Amino acid sequence: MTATTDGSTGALPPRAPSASDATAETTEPTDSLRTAVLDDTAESARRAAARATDYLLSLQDPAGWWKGDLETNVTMDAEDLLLRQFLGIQDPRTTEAAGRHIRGEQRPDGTWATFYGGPGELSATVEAYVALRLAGDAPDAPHMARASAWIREQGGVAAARVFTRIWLALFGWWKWDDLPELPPELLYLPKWFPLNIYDFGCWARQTIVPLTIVSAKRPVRPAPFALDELHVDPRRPAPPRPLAPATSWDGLFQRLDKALHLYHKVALRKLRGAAMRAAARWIIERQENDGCWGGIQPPAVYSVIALHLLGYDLDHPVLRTGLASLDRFAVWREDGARMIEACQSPVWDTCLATIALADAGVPADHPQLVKAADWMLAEQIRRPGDWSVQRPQLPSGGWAFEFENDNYPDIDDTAEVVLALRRVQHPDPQRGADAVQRAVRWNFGMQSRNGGWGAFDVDNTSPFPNRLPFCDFGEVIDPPSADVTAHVVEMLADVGRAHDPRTRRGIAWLLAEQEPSGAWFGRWGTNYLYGTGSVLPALAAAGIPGSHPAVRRAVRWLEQVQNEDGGWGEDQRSYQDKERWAGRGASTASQTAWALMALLAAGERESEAVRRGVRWLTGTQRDDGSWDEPYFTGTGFPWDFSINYHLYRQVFPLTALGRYLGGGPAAVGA
Ligand code: R01
Repeated sequence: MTATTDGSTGALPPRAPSASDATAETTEPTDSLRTAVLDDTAESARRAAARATDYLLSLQDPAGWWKGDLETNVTMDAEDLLLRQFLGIQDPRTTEAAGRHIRGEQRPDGTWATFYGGPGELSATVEAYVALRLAGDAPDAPHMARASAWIREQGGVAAARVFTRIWLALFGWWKWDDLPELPPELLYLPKWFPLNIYDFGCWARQTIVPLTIVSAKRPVRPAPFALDELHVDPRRPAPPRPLAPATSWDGLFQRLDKALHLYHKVALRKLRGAAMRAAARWIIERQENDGCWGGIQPPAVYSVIALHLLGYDLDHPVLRTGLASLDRFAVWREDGARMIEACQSPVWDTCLATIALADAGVPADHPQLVKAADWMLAEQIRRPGDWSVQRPQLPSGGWAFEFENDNYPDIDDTAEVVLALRRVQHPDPQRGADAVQRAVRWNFGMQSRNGGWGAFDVDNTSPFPNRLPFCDFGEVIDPPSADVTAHVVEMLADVGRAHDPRTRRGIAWLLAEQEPSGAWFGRWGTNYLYGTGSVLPALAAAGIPGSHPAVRRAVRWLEQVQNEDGGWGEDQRSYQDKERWAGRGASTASQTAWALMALLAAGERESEAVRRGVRWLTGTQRDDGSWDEPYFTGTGFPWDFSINYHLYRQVFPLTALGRYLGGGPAAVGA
């Protein structure tokens, strides 16, 4: 690799001849001033990209992967402590470190938010408060009293989400009878029957199956203290909820829940026992090689509790490895605080880092890219999974997001890994080509009926799961989204399948999904900037010209929402109040990059909007080549569960700068 002027080793494409080289002598002064400004921008972009390249290369694990922290909110840490309390495996060092992290996240008004700069959130505040009591904080300490007063103002525990009240019920702080029923007999519903477990998105399915066991067993372990201070009226913790009319959907499901409460009392013991054993089998079959379930913390926690309730000892191999896998979600900080990740993102981070480095002009045969490709190739999943329920004949070939999650490859990771592999020149090209061919076949096979793609499953669009009183938190189905569909279309175009009728149906679905504003909704990233930043590069890859009216509308929207400072930002509030917040918020590195990726794909390289955006990125970069990004720009569930992917601030700006400098997908390739 050649060294650049600032001593870095980031290889970048040769500087493209600019208009000023030929015409500076003869054009109007204003034009030459303009080209000089552009040259200056390109020069700072080159320096910034070189530094960002070096920094990103330095973060790769020797095994070939990248992984940034996946930051969510304190419910993860609180539930980890509650689990330890429930199982009787507390240890003082962990409690102390988790308490330190939770305390550090409290806002001055005594509440906890679920994303940086967000408003206090009741369920997170209740869980964090209880966790701090477990860590020994006294209820009358000022920070605790502020929290409990706020909780009571908001309606107390009774107004918190179902998951929070389940955690409290485990210790008798809430009555099981005052929770929605989740009967294990659910497992017996056939896959064509409404509300069968395959109607739920896989993350909800994996959470619900263990909770059916917990809900049937209704365990109560002795509480180490009372929690009266979290109820508006401790004598009446669960005020009756008004019934909706029987003719409405909500009313119907409320009555179904009442019927299930009656059924809980009379359930046939034999049927119940058999259903719980079937649920346990379902869970154990899905334990991953690393002991975890689905690579995500909530299903793992509930699976451990459920199996423990069925009599599995903590030193049974299933539980021993399950508990060990939970420990691996812990990130220990230098100040002694311990943060729990909801999930780990090595595959996602590695493919995005590979693409970014290739965009920045790192040679396709660079040893670190080859190492990354080797690692990704070894991660391809070659066995059936839950997705096979809908597609029993389809051969496997996807990638999951995490280190070990073979039962749940996702369409998004598969598309991006293919895009990454195609940017690397691997010494064994046949190996890469075979992997790509399997992945393309799998993604084609996972297309939903309407032409779009969901994240994990086909046609996961049932309207019923969201109606269950149990499901009052987050997304519980996995319908096609614009961001995943765009990534698949971009990938299919890249492998030469832009004209396949299935790809065309995907494009038609995308065009129909565009909002009147000109933007696309972002399901797995925040929000319209992510959707639009995913769709325009896909349309460009599929040969849709920048002059297409849909592309023009999107460009106009991006220009309208650009901040004064030249960057782009979009607050999580855009999921609640799109009139006010769509495309609006403090500028962030990743969101500025998404807007730039969209504009560059639309052919706007020479525009003032792009120049100002690039300037924002180069002007906010730190000396070490990184960017700061306290804001959460990732989405687990719109509004309810936001994610700060700690590598987004690095990979997306590098991609945007690289593409600005001309190192886009067309410039390098295998
Ligand atoms: C959760 C929960 O913690 C959680 C954690 C991670 C995800 C879903 C999809 C992908 C893959 C990655 C992570 N891509 C489509 C994303 C690309 C950017 C989802 C949920 C919280 C509450 C419950 C996740 Br209930 C269940 C799980």
